[in-house]
Amino acid sequence: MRKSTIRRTCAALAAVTSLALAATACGGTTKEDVKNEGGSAAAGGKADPNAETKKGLTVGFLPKQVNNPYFTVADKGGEKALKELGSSYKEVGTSSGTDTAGQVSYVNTLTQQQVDAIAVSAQDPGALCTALKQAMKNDIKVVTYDSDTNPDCRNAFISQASADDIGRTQVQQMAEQIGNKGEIAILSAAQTATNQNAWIEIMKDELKDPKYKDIKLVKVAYGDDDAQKSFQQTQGLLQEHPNLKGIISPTTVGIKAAAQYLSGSKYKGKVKLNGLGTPNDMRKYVKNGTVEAFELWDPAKLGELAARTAVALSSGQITGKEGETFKAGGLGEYTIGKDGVIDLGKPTVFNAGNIDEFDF
Ligand code: RAM
Repeated sequence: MRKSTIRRTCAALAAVTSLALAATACGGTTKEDVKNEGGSAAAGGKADPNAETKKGLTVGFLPKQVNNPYFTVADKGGEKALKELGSSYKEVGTSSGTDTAGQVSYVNTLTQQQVDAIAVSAQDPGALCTALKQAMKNDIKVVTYDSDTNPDCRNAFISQASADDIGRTQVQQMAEQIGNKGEIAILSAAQTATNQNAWIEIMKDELKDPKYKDIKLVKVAYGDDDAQKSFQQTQGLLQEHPNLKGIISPTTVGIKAAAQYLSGSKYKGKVKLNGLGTPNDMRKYVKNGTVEAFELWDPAKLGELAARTAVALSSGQITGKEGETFKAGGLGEYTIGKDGVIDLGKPTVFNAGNIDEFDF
């Protein structure tokens, strides 16, 4: 059933007026989202796994950064899935990976436009919360993908792979490449990015293992998912730490910029670089000996799963509670985990042996 006009009016009112005023004016017509034991803002009511998949829905994608090739691929995956499901796709977003205020205003715009669901990759865990909660109060389902908010600010989070898998494998690969010894640094995205920060915490934890006692993490630098800044930060790391043996860059923009810098410098092949990149960005650096191995998941599948989850939520097949299951088309069946997290799968490691099999 479509949302009532009055609820739609309230959504628009909430988006353009102070929240307090909107809450008073719309108090009787909005539905409070219920916080489940798992921690996510699971939508009220009971899931009906056999409910019909609704058509004609609109899902608004709000990536961390538009014109970042990673999100172009991810969102295209979402668009394709929505088309297959008979629903519509739209994309809004900022071109800077650190424009949190811009993301907030896009959430408000999508609420005003009365979309059925929002799929958002958050630049910051808390900054979008007020706006997203307002959207949920107006029956808009909220799915985060790639980079999460606090769990109570969305119905479900589509995680590219478990943070544990992503963080630990990057340290393990780097340790192997530098012979388990020497100084390393991390080149991250924005300082507030939920996903990179979660992975970095796990990397630090992995490094506590005594087998890495000769490896020292000397710095975490931030390139803000800006190519130029990431390039300069790489240069700065090597100037400040002349004994640096390796850089882990868990961002597609960062690893590409670092590879570009290293491949044109005397450090090529000597200072190791791994992290998360797209095969198309990294192919030439693997072939020219700058990079041995890096990893990623298929961003198109991440976008597809975000879209399919949004539609399953809007159709009432799931509410975001731990243990609920749903069918995600060709991707198979997924079960919602703790805190409303849905893991896409395991990351893939790319190297000279397999990189030509991938095109994204
Ligand atoms: C960048 C973004 C994104 C991250 C990938 C690996 O494109 O920071 O959030 O998941 O890298």
